[in-house]
Amino acid sequence: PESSTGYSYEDCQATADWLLSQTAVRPLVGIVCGSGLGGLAEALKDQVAFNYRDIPNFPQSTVHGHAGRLVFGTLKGRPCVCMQGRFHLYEGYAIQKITMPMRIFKLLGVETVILTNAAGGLNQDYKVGDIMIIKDHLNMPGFAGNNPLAGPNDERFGVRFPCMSDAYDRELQQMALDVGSELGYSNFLREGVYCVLGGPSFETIAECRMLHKLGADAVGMSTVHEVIVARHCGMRVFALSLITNKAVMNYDSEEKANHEEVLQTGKQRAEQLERLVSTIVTRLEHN
Ligand code: 6GU
Repeated sequence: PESSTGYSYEDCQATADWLLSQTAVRPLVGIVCGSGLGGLAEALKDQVAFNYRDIPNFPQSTVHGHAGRLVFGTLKGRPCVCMQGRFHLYEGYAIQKITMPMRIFKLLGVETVILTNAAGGLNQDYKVGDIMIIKDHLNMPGFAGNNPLAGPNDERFGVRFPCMSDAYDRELQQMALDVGSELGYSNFLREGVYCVLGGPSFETIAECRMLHKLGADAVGMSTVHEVIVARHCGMRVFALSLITNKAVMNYDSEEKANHEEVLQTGKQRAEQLERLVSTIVTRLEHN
């Protein structure tokens, strides 16, 4: 049957097999680096890296600040694969293209996916530079019918109607809190709800106020689609938002969201975010 990916299971298998033939690394952890957070990929040892354009069937990245490489390597001895640069709805991709790499992760043998993103803070207690452990999400494009699992379902990936109430692994959230505390990060580590929008325009003031009332702590343009597809095919998920700016909530505010601020904050907090993720990776247990 035609797969819901726009890529058939066989297409994904061919891509995964090609990658496995090019590297000896057998990753159990898959990492997705958000805007300005690609440094995590640089930290991998014994790297084997592929430009997206050189990988059969792989989508291409277009955004400034996203390198567009799939990097295999080890993080303190643990085999990992890392997406340096991801795909977004606002680039004009079909939603199935954005999430296709999650199925490649699965077919490579990945058991745990860790995703990072840059996000705007809606929660008034949040400060720029805070790191938010994502405990749940609001999938706004999904409300409008734009879900990466829409279309025919291939049971080899997962069930037709996957559960999402357990999308974000609770053990990993607790581990992140513990690791954060050990590293001395507790005063800027948060737990909250991430809301995804299509972008590329940032939110209006009225939209920010609405999202906050609906229970969102942070807003961004990524991650949720990948989480849905990763959970569909049975991988464990952990996700972090770096709060790069405060969403504008008041008409007397002079602030304006802009991409440069997002990248700048990413640079300042990137090292700590990378240390948090790499420490979590070394504590993961796999079958
Ligand atoms: Cl304020 N909004 C959205 N949608 N994405 C962001 C952001 C804001 N800040 C970083 N990414």
